[in-house]
Amino acid sequence: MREMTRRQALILGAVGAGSLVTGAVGLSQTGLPWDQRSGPIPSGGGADLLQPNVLSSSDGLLEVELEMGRAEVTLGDRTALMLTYNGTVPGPTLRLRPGDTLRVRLHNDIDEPTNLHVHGLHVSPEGNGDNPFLKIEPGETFDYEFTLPSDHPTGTFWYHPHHHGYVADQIFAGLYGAILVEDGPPADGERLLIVSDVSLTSDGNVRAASIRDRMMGREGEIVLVNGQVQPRIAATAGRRERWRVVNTCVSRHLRLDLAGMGALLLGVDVDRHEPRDPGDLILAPGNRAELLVTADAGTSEFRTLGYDRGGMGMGMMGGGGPFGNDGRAVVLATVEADGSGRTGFGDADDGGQAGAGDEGGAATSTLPEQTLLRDLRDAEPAARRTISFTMGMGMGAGMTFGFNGQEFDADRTDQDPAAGSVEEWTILNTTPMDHPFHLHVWPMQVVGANGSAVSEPYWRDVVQVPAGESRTMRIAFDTFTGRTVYHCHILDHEDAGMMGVVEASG
Ligand SMILES: [Cu+2]
Repeated sequence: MREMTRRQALILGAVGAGSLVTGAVGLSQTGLPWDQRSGPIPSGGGADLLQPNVLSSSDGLLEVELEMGRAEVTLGDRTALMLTYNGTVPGPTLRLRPGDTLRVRLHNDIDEPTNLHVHGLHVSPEGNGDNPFLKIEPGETFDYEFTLPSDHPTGTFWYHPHHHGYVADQIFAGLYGAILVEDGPPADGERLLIVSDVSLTSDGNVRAASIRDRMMGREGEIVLVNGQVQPRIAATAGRRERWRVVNTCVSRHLRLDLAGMGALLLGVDVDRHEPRDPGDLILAPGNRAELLVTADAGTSEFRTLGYDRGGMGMGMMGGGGPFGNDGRAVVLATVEADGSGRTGFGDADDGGQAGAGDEGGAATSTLPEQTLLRDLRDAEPAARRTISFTMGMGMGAGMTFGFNGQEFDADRTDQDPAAGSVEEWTILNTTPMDHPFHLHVWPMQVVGANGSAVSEPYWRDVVQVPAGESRTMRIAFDTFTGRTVYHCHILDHEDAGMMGVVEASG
């Protein structure tokens, strides 16, 4: 105990001095700039919300090239040098149907290793599939192929780099894009809102993370929607829209303030239910929400409210203040709704197709009937496992992050379910911070919280586990065999070792 106190004091001293410290959570090993000083926050919001370029499959196939490289992008009244797919932040939206094959030729033109993860897709983790162990070196090109089962859940997913040690830096710098899986063409009045955050130096580079950022999980000073600073959403009062909100932030939790927007929640991640009051809607990093929104006439702010995701339990490192997890409210966009017939979608003729009185529509037609998402509560689990988020003091002045006291080791298999079996995993968080738990490939049905059954189970691929709590999930290891990972979706924690390996075999 005395030893830990001394190490804690070392960390706090080092953070306070801003000096270089080696340890379990070291400084950037990437080619990104080392400057940790912030430049001015861009202003100049209010431009109309843009939609990323959409690339759609046809005849069961989507072939795309993703060129990763540095590019200048405009953020409000500032120019930033960010990392991009095909020159834009976010990258293009990939639109697929269940059963489709997605081929991605990935060119790595950044100066550090990378790879590609298709977050939430139920696809093979092996070979050139959704394989987090691949390493695409600078200058290399790699051909990915992902084949979706014919009963793949519909909904909103996303892609981003997943090379251990570089994930947070690369996403923070701009590498993310959406994947939509739908049975048909885009619905009228559909909007994608990709929320991200970034910090810039005075010369427009992405600000490097501090040690404190890496321990707390960095939160960018600039919050973007589709790469824009506080854009304007031009809507028609009383006209229903369908919003897909994606939280691609490295650590920031979104607590969506939907007042004045007549919002109904269709579901989070692959979960779907009858449209309902969204209540206190918190999206952890990686989560997506689909909403029906019917704005009132006038101008309203679409905000994220403050959210305290805990601290290090060490006094000055806790909660709010200058330590990154500021939990402040942020205006994401302004919604301007009028009754003049303008739709905001460039076609005034479609204004009457989804009026306020249309209670059915998109909501009921998207309720899925996938065997993958069957109720698993009746299954007899082949195994019950307990997996704990752990944070400790490292050998140097850094902290260690892991599960069950072990840091990530790509060569070690931590969980070994039999392919086709159903397992029950209880995820324990005895740390003083919230950690969102993400499992690749297989969706999780949350059936319990803090030792009690939940009244209504729900599906997630990222499950928020608040400090001091537990969540119990049922997982059907269906369809695929192979090795993949589970990890904390505060991506600074993942890069620091809060990740484990699961291999489904047999
Ligand atoms: Cu974490």
